[in-house]
Amino acid sequence: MSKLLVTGGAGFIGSNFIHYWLRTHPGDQVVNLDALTYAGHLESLKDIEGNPNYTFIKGDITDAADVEKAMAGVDMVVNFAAESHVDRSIMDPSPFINTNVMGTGVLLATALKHEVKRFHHISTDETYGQLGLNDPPFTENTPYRPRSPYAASKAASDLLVISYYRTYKLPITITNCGNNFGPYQDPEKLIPRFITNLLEGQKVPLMGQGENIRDWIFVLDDCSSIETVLLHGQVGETYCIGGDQQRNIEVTRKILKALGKDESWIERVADRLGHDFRYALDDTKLQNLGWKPEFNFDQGLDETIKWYKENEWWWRPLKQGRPNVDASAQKSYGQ
Ligand code: NAD
Ligand code: TDX
Repeated sequence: MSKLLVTGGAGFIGSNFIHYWLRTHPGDQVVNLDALTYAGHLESLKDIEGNPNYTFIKGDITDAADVEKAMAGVDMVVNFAAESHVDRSIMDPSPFINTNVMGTGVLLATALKHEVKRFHHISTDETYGQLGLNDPPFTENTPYRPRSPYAASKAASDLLVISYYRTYKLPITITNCGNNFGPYQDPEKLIPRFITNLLEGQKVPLMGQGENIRDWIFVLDDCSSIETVLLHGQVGETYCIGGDQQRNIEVTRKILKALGKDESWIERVADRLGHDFRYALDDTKLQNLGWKPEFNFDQGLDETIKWYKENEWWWRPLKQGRPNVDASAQKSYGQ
């Protein structure tokens, strides 16, 4: 029996992970430390509120006292807490530097003091930069070349995590994952934004030419890959988690088709500043630990569309009164 501290557990991947872990490890205890920013939704955890093995603590990972309280008796830390939306980082990088870098620093110092058995840090493919159409996928050995403030803040946090292993021997692992999608994803991100816009009778804002490529993974497959690394990963190592590559225009067409809409529902909007062209990940190292994804992109998309159709109670309040993040309004140097 283990006690896990999950940070950012009221967010998209964190809430899916808590559900997943309590289902697959029913004897374990899970503590969820989350500041409940605009991206934290306790509604995502409504069904487990009464579970005696689950505790929620409202607190900030940049606050040493909050983290100290949450870390008591913890065996493993899984750090999901972050500012996660690239467009918001283009509008204002400061919360990204604060939470992603400073917050990870506080977690690491506290984890070392408490001598936790594992500190697992959730990272992203965006730390590696962007790929051209014919470049080979990123591997764990690809140098970090982050381009957005979000990606740079994640890269900085990863380097801090690695430094705690090299300097203090804190038993860390890291996963660098592609674009997750599935239930409980905030409607600011591409797939849930497009599904919910169409369900509300609004057009879908496709940036630029729609030619950008992302490496998509259904969130439950990400959860099982994190579990694999927690149970079988080697301390001090990074693992890339790959999925299915799709162009944004292809993703858009699949969503339109599934919801019975034609391409007149696409609204072409200005491109994201510094928009990364393509991400792709080689996950051979992870597959060598025995992990395999269960969902391909189309299966995951069917599940996701079904979930958003059936769970309007969850996403409708999130869209009401919230201004769209329009990073295209942000000017670049000299403009
Ligand atoms: P999310 O934005 O949905 O959730 C983030 C959660 O962290 C929210 O519940 C928020 O309230 C909480 N949080 C933010 N600042 C905090 C702070 N200072 N203290 C405590 N809690 C705080 O994010 P997500 O999409 O679930 O991503 C989770 C992690 O996975 C992030 O580290 C992100 O960088 C990484 N990641 C995400 C994806 C993806 O496609 N979503 C892909 C690769 C990696
Ligand atoms: O309205 C939109 N229109 C659009 O064309 C949105 C929200 C996005 N896009 C494009 C931009 C990207 O090419 O779709 C692609 C996906 O965009 P996002 O959903 O914002 O994700 P991305 O920027 O790729 O980053 C995601 O994956 C990696 C997560 O938000 C990060 O947290 C993760 O690290």
